[in-house]
Amino acid sequence: MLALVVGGGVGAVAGPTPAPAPEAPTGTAGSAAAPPRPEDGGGTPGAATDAGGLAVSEDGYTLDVTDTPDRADRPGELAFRILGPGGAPVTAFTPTHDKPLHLIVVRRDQSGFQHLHPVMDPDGTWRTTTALAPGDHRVFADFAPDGRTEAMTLGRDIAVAGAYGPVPLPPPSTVATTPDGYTVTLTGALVPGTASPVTLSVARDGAPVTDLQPYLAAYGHLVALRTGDLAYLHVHPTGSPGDGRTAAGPAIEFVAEVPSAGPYRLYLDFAHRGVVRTAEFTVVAAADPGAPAGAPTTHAESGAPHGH
Ligand SMILES: [Cu+2]
Repeated sequence: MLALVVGGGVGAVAGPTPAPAPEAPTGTAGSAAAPPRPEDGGGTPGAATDAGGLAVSEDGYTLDVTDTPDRADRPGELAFRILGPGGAPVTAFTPTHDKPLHLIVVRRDQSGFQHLHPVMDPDGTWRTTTALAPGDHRVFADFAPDGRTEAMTLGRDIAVAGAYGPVPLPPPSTVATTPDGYTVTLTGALVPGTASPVTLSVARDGAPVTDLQPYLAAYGHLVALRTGDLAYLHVHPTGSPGDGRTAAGPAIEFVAEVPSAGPYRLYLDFAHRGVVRTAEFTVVAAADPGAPAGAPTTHAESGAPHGH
């Protein structure tokens, strides 16, 4: 009896046949291929390959923050370096999504998302100006050092002094609005370990937007951060501007692969009429999208203690 209970729980993970290699998204070099990585510990084929940003140092590369804004809510300099194997700053990068390096900053409560493109000094110091609310912020550097074909994401925390009132994670929603009249609707479900199509449709004042502007070699750029540890997921657009088959809206299509069930915060950057805007969603990934996402996992009711 007991074995059946345990087996039933595991079956959901062991069930899928090995996933075929995801089709390479068009238009961008680098981060798409997702070769096997030794740290993938999960048993789900294809899962977790894209979770990044959880370490300040990986594969010999280290994110070294050298300056942060010293007053909350005031523009200040954020400066950092990528130290390479051997400790010297990296100065050569292979562009991904049109930029040599992408910097994401978000407070640990997942509020205050910023997507920045710092400028590098010749010595390898990257600088940008930003204003940060009080609290602990996660800084993600998403880049491909020269010589590596695959992008990597390093992350670290920085602290900004001041009274910090954490913002609760907004409830799950399939509709997001921007302050200036855009509504973005999300369709699709995030299934852990599965390449999950996600479509985001943009409307302005109720009318579908069909003249989105290219931004970072796509019509939208989507970042997903796992609630709880801010694991950073690359999400790939399924088409690119000018490929002859990708429309400039209203729908922007992505394929997301999240490593585990539970809530994520999704941040869509899109450009229209010369301005980049961000629409945010809370999405709960579930193995069975029809099931209540918050259902607790059944623990085997064994009386056998595992610890002391
Ligand atoms: Cu970027």
